[in-house]
Amino acid sequence: MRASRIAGWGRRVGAWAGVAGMVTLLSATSAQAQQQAIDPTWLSFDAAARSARFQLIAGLTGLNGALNFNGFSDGGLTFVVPVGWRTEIDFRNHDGMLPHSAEVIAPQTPLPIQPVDPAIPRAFTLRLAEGLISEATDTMRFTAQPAGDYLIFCGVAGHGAAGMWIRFQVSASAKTPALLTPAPGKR
Ligand SMILES: [Cu+2]
Repeated sequence: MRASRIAGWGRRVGAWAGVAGMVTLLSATSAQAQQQAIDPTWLSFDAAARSARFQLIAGLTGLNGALNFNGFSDGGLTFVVPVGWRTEIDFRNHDGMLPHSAEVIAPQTPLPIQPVDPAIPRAFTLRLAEGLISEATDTMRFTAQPAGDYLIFCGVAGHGAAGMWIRFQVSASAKTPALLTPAPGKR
């Protein structure tokens, strides 16, 4: 008698675990549909010194199999810097599994499947092709010029082409740096 009550309880626990699993699945789906929010701490700047600093975080979330920067892939985030500003991009690999790297490249179709020459001198991390391991960091320092549209692209084989890139704009009209996301439905 006692044994069967325990067995019954066990089934009930099993049913609840199943419901909990469904709830987890649903919330994961709706979280994926929501757009990643921009964290204001990612960008800082000194207008008088004309210098900008951006925290670039590889694999911040699970989006796109962690092939993302700051939770954005496929150009979903744009880092804008006024032309001529001193720019520092602090790269960190938050991905516990895969190595990643980053470089500023010219927009191109199709996207390369391995590293290419950076479009701006010194605008690339160490170990472009192999990638920096989990929690490794590197800092790129360069002057944002010439004005134009660029990509911040992961150089590890296949990553950038699979969507691990965001946009970088060196702007002749912007007065201050900014992080922008495109209007819904636009890229
Ligand atoms: Cu990568």
